[in-house]
Amino acid sequence: MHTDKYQHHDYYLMDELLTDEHKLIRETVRTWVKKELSPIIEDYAQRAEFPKQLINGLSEIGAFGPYIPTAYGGQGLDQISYGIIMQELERGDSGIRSTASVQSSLVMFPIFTFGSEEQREKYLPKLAAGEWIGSFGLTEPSHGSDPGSMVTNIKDMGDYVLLNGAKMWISNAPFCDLAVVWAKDESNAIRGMVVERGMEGFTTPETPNKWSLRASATGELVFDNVKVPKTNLFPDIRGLRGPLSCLNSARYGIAWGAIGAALDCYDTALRYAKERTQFGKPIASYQLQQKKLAEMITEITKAQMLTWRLGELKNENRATPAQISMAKRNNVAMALNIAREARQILGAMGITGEYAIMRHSMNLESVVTYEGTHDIHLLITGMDITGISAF
Ligand code: TGC
Ligand code: FAD
Repeated sequence: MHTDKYQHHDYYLMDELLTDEHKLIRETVRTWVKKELSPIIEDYAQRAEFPKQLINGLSEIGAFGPYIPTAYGGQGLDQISYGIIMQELERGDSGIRSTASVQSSLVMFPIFTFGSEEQREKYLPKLAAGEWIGSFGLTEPSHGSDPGSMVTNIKDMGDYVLLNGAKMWISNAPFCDLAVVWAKDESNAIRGMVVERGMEGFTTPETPNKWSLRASATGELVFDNVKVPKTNLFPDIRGLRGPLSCLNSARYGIAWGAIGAALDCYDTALRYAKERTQFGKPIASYQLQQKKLAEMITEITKAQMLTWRLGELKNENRATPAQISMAKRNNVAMALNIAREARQILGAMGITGEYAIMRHSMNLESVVTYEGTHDIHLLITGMDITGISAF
């Protein structure tokens, strides 16, 4: 059983930019993480198992669909609230934040934005309540960074479409109740649809042997002549714009989430450096260790400001995909660097499960790859500033 000693860090008084509601949400999620998540997560990560008993609590703290309107079971909150929830969850574990991001941004968001009224009413309240868990199938075995080349396809059969193909590296897949899936129709247009567990020919084998995101279940979505009723297709959206719009929301949440992981590593390293004595003095008294800690809080503070501003723009519906890419790329790289430096401050203790740092570090190796790799986000910025695509 692990005790979570995390203390609040706010070097640039960023709390003054938050509303009372934002702070209350942060306190609620932080308290839940300390009480329910931190004490058990290391064991689940070691066993490579998703702690399903957390699903009810995630729903209760509003982590499923925070910005979806209350009429559909969501919380009707703003984008900064969504970010804060992702930050606090990822301070606990990136895998648990993943489950909440997928459910909110990659399943509820497309159903709310592109779904018919019947689809909204059928799925959203149950997803918000955690009664159903969703997954999002875009990546394929041969098409990751380039999803536009996907080969998963549908054929029009009258009342239904026949879905064939496979999606790979899908968070929540092994236990999902439904999946938002993107596939090409006979005219090569990308269509989105909801595929439900139990539909004949739909299987979700788990991907074993991950060293990263071990407390999150990852798997495949395999479609072998699955009959998907036409009422399950999103009626109007066509093309890559559909799935990429969902990624804008998830990438934004990850930008906040990565700050949470970085804060947790910094907090642990700072406390350890003040308590650990070598050569008769706390290691925090040595300049080399102070350099590491000072650089950590500097980078965290820069990321907090970037992300808060992005949240403001998102609230005003003015955040561009390229701005979101910049924040996702910067913040995940920042968190990975901090995790590596923090681990060194703990010496040998840093490699053990006694502290969360190594788990954060390994988790972030997935976060830097999914939702667009570090390099792809750089190319998105490059394209935005030059007007020239280098893909
Ligand atoms: P391109 O020709 O540039 O664009 C095709 C159409 O899409 C539009 N578009 C966007 N729309 C909304 N948001 C965005 N961010 C958009 N980016 C592009 C674009 O305007 C165009 O629209 P239209 O109407 O003119 O057709 O597309 P491309 O094929 O050259 O690819 C561009 C690229 C490389 C940026 C894109 O494909 C990409 O982002 N690749 C990375 C793939 C990725 O991020 N996959 C993530 C899979 S999901 C996941 O990882 C979940 S992990 C979750 C967890 O566990 O937390
Ligand atoms: P590739 O696209 O093969 O890229 C390999 C390398 O080549 C990367 O370094 C990349 O940056 C580089 N590269 C590619 N193209 C270019 C280029 N044009 N120029 C320069 N460099 C380039 N996907 C989903 O759809 N749903 C999910 O829920 C989901 N969850 C995931 C969970 C985990 C734990 C992981 C690890 C992945 C998940 N993914 C999911 C998949 C993820 O989005 C992809 O792994 C990611 O988009 C990269 O695709 P890829 O792994 O095929 O790498």
